[in-house]
Amino acid sequence: RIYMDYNATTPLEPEVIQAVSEALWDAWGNPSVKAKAIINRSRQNVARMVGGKAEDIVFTSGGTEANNLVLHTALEHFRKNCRAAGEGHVNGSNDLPHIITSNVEHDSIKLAAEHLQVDGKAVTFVPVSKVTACVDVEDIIDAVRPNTCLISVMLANNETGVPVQELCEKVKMLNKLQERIRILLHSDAAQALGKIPVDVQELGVDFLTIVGHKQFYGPRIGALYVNGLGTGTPLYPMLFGGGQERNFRPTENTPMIAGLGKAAELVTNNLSDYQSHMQNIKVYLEEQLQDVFKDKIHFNSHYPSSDVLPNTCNVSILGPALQWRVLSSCRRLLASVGAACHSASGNPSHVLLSCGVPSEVAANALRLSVGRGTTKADVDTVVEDLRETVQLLEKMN
Ligand SMILES: Cc1ncc(COP(=O)(O)O)c(C=O)c1O
Ligand SMILES: *[C@@H]1O[C@H](CO)[C@@H](O)[C@H](O)[C@H]1NC(C)=O
Ligand SMILES: *[C@@H]1O[C@H](CO)[C@@H](O)[C@H](O)[C@H]1NC(C)=O
Ligand SMILES: *[C@@H]1O[C@H](CO)[C@@H](O)[C@H](O)[C@H]1NC(C)=O
Ligand SMILES: *[C@@H]1O[C@H](CO)[C@@H](O)[C@H](O)[C@H]1NC(C)=O
Ligand SMILES: CC(=O)N[C@H]1CO[C@H](CO)[C@@H](O)[C@@H]1O
Repeated sequence: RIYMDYNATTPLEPEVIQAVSEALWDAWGNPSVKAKAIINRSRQNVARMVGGKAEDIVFTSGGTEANNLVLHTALEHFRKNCRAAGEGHVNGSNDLPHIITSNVEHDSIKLAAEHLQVDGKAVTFVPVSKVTACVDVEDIIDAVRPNTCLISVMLANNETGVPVQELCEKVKMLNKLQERIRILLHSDAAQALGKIPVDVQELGVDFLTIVGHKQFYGPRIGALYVNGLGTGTPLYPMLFGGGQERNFRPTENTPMIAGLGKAAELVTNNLSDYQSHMQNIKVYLEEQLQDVFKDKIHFNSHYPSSDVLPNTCNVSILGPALQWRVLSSCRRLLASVGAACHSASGNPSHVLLSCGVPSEVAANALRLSVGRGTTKADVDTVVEDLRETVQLLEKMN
């Protein structure tokens, strides 16, 4: 079978497996010198990948934890500063923190934010623009209130990208100009790292979520970048009692950290090769699909500014008989329907719908994401598989 769902998860590079297993053999001792050296090196490698400082990286169990840590920190930040500010917050609505995010975030932001709403806190989910398929920076700025303490938008998801840099510049102006609680800036880079260059200095974020298994052929852990950890930007722990990761987190998962560091090193050294390979394969895939399906194919989110991810092709083969049946009927292709993990339900992707893709088109959406190792021969096989499958489904109808 041919895997084309590299946005969901990636395999580990052999060098990463080697780093993990060496650490398992050699660095099992808890406070061992070896373990410390491995963690130190990984921290430097992960930092270099995103253009940050080693001391600003905190290793986490994954992206979900990193994202929750950011939301948790924003609430603590608000609580501490509002107490200090006193009369700046005169009426009820201003006593509660306000958070801004988009309507296309991963569940680890979306559901965590919805949970805050249940708790009475204010959250604004800014919708993506139907014209650009991006969240509009102006829409986010318009949503800012006196009690806004966090803006969290992902750098790129499977279907859209967000101009985070421009957003950060504007928010920093607000932070400077007004007597107000500082708005913290977070971006979840899980879908961007390993595919496009990511530089925290250029972006100007306070927090950046890093996920090992999503994009850069690393292990299933993650990290959080915090700009000036503990000095420039606050971070408040969720777990108490384990002081290992500089009091922010308990016992480190040394082998997985070793793997994450190795995967980051590969990205730092080879990103432009990975990027151009994936881009070429994706273009070839789109050409072949167009050739075979002609006017029965619709490329979703071909928006002028949405060409962010070099490896992702979201496409609908049109016809009432098809919908989600295509993928489950394919013999060779392994891929994913719709945006998030709701594949089996057959519900059209809410991301595509909110980008203005008609629902009968969105209902047929397939997302094919290629990887570092995908070949043109793989593409030929997949396109042929899709052709046969579609023919069969139409006949059955
Ligand atoms: C954009 C994004 N953020 C966060 C996560 C969560 O990461 P993890 O699975 O490591 O908790 C994922 C993937 O599941 C993701 O795609
Ligand atoms: C991207 O797609 C993969 C499946 O292909 C899914 O697991 C992941 O959650 C998606 N991310 C977003 C932000 O939609
Ligand atoms: C990590 O290693 C570098 C040099 O390799 C050293 O300067 C630094 O002090 C080390 N950091 C820690 C926390 O051990
Ligand atoms: C209370 O807060 C709301 C929202 O910020 C504001 O519109 C309103 O004017 C405030 N009322 C007072 C009495 O300050
Ligand atoms: C990428 O860089 C590493 C060194 O960091 C090297 O070992 C590897 O072979 C390079 N090439 C590819 C295609 O990964
Ligand atoms: C073929 C296609 O429409 N691909 C788009 C899918 O979504 C990504 C991410 O936004 C776009 O970059 C692609 O152009």
